[in-house]
Amino acid sequence: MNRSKASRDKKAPQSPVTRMTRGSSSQARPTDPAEAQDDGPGPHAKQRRKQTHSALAQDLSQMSVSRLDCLPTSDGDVCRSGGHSSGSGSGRSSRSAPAAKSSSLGGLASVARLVKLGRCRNVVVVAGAGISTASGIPDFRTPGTGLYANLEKYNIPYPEAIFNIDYFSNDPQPFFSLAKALYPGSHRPNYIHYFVRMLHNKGLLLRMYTQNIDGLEKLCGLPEDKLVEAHGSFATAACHLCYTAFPADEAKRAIMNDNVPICTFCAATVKPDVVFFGEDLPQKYFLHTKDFPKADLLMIMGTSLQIEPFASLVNTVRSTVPRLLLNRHAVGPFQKVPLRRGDHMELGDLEDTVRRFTTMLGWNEEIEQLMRTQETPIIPPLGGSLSVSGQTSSPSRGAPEPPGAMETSKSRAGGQRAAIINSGGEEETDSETDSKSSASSCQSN
Ligand code: CNA
Repeated sequence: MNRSKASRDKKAPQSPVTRMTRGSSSQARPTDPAEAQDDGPGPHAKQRRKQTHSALAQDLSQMSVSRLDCLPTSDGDVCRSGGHSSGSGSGRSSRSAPAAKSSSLGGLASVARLVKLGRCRNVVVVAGAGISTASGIPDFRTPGTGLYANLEKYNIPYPEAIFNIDYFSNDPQPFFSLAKALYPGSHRPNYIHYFVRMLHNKGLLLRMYTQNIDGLEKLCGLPEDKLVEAHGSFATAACHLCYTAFPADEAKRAIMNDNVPICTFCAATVKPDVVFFGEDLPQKYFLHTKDFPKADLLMIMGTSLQIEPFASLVNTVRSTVPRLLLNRHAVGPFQKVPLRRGDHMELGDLEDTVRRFTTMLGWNEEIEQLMRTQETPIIPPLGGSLSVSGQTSSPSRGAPEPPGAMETSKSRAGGQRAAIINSGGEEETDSETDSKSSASSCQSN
């Protein structure tokens, strides 16, 4: 993939969207188009909508509603009935609350019922780091275990600095140190990834939008065209300054050996194509403009919905479309009480929840079988070693690398040859990149 900004801009049908934290991003947040998009796109929309609306209305009316005044949020705080956000002092009194829909009392079952009835054939999945914690990869924000709680060793002024492009530009070492731990290769997809794969196998997945950079979605066999890695991946690399492509395997080798990969074209630091705060999201991200209005079920899993513009995607499905949040905490629009009609959440451990969901759907055996199949030994390339799934540092629940998911990183056409300098000797300035990926890389050197 050509990383030059010029070529990216030329192709871009929309203005580039930059990744930012929610706190700094109000201008990047799309207004909630849910209502506006109610009419749906395309000439068949009206007819389809009529059918779907009446059917959904019937099903939604049967969905259970429970009373919850306080919902846990990602801050460990609560949000209040009446829509006060956490921390708003005056809203904390206990009002006799409007009903809030709870997850555990039927939401999951209701959505499972819709799926079983064939009402959800264009499922969009929105995911974050929480889907990979069962594979042994820490998320960002979970207190205690999240990466942000464990960054002392990187000597950075504030947690987000590690993914800040300007900070990287001046000092890439903190990110490279973290990258060594995050590089794909030592973790396996878990049951949650295979659940999404099963959605695809059943022909129900319109697209998965992931913020994750671990490549586990592809490792479980989700086809490239079903996946949008909105925050990029390690599968490709480029100069952060001039965007000249750089062989991903050479970048990985350098970083793993505490060296700095250097662009031979401009001598700036090369960076894996993970999207940093302040960088544009990949072109593929713009598929959302077509996908979300088409969705008939939105599943949001394992994300704090703190990073824009990604977080606001969840507001771009039609207002009648059921949204199911599976997470430890209420996040984003699910912090407001009462929830939007058709919104459901199931709070708790994600893998447990997904297992309950698939049991309701009658898919559990099939998923287990799929995971077992993926444990088939991989025939290695000439000179390679036999790789058997499951043999990694990931927790027992992780599944192994599927056949065909082996490292495919190759030098891209037009890419510069690697120039690697010892980290002790060099300081580089500037950075940037974009994202995308091919196969997840696991090849170590
Ligand atoms: P986050 O802000 O750390 O939020 C994760 C969410 O998942 C939180 O709300 C957690 O409560 C929840 N969660 C974590 N584990 C579980 C579990 N077992 N069961 C239920 N819920 C759970 O991470 P986001 O994804 O929202 O933030 C986006 C960032 C994180 C992206 O830019 C990623 O690049 C970045 N990230 C990715 C990875 C990865 O690729 N695996 C790891 C760490 C960070």
